[in-house]
Amino acid sequence: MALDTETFNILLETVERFVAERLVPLEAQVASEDQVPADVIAEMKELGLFGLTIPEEYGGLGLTMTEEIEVAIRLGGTTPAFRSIFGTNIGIGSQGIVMDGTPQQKAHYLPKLASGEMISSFALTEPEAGSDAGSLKTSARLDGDHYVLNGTKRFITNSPSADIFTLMARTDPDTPGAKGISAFIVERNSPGLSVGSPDKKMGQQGAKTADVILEDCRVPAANIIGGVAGVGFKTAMKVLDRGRLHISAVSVGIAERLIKECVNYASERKQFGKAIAEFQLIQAMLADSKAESYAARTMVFDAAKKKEAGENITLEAACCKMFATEMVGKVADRAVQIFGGAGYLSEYPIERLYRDVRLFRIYEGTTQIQQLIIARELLKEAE
Ligand code: COS
Repeated sequence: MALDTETFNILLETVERFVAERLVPLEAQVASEDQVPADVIAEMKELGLFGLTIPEEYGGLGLTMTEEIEVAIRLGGTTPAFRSIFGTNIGIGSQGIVMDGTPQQKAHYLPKLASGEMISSFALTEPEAGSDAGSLKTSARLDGDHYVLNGTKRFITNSPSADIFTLMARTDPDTPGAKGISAFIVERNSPGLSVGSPDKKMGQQGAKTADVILEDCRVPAANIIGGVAGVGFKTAMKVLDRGRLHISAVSVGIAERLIKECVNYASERKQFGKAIAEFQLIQAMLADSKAESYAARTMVFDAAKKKEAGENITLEAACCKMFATEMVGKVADRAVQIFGGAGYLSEYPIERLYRDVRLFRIYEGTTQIQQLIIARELLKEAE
C-alpha cells in the first residue's frame, strides 16, 4: 500500500465527487468544443491527478497497481477524454522514465510530470509501423554528443500539448527488428521537431492526437532512457504491459457507468403499459452486461495483485486488455439497444460513449495483438 487506508479512501471519494459533480456535467460541452477547459485542467493538477503513479520521492502519490486500478475505474465514470489529459503523464508517457530512467533523468523530469508542469507523450507508432512496432523506421544517428533523429510518429496522444516525448527510434540501422531500437526523452523545443494539426477522430473529442515530425532533430545522447542504446523496445513493451491494465480498468469504469445509465433509463421508460425494465429481454441485456463487466473487474484486480507480487504479467495484461475492451464495446452496444432511438441521439450520453470506447480495442495494442501475445506466452510456458 502506497498511501495509508484513510488517505487513499479520501482520494477515492474526492475523485468520485470530481467525476460526478465537475466532469460529468461538462461532457457535452467538451465533446462539442473538442477541448477540456483550462480551469478543469488546473483543478486536475491541484488534485494530484498528474502524479498518481509517479513515486512519492519525485512528488507523485506513488500509487500501487491495485490503487491505480481503483482510481482508473472511477475515472471511467465519465468521458475518457478527461482521463486522457493526464493519462500519458501517469502512464505511457512517464513510465519509461520511472522504470528504466537514470537517476538524473528521474530527478529532472518526474517532479515536473507529477505536478503537471510538463505534459508527456508516448511516441512509438509510425505511418508504416503500428501493430508491428518492432519495424519502426525513425532513425537516430550519433553525431558527437547528440543523436540526429528523422522520421514521423503517428496518432500520438497529447502530442499537441506535450513538453516531452518518450520516443522510440532506431539507433542501429543495421539491426532490423526490436534490437536496434532505443528509447529517448525528446523535448518539444528540440530543433527539428514539429507537431502536425490535431487529427479528426470518431470519438474522444477533447483528447488530441497528431503526428510528430522529426527533421534532423538534435537530441542529446544523454537523453537515451537509462543511458543504454538498443533496449528501447523492451522499455516500450514494459510500459505497455502496465498501460494495458490501466485501459482495462477504465473500460470497467465506463461499463459500470453505462450499466447505471441503462438501469435508470429502463426503470423510467414505459412501453406496453410498464417500465421496460420489467421485460425479460431487457433484463437479459442488463444481466449479460453486468456479468461481463464483473468478470473484467475481477481479472484486472487479479493481474494487478500479480504485478505487485513481482510476477511477469505480460500474459495477464493482454488477457485483461482483450477481454475488458471487447466487454465495454458489447456493453455500449447493448446500451444503445436498451435506449432505442434515444441511444442513437447525441442528446443522451450513450451515443457518445459508444463512439468513445471503440478506441480501446485499437490503441495500446489491438485485440488481435493481445490474442497473439496470449498465445505466444502460453506456448512459451509449454516449452
Ligand atoms: N516486457 C519485456 N520485454 C518484452 C516484452 C514485454 N512485455 N515483450 C517483448 N519483450 C522483449 C522480448 O523478450 C524480446 O527480447 P529478446 O530479443 O531479448 O528476447 C524483444 O522484446 C523483442 O520482442 P519480440 O521478439 O516479441 O518482438 P516482436 O517484434 O515479435 O513484437 C509484439 C511483439 C507484436 C507483441 C509488439 O510489436 C507489440 O506489442 N505490438 C503492438 C504495439 C502497440 O501496442 N502499439 C500501440 C502503440 S501505443 S498507443
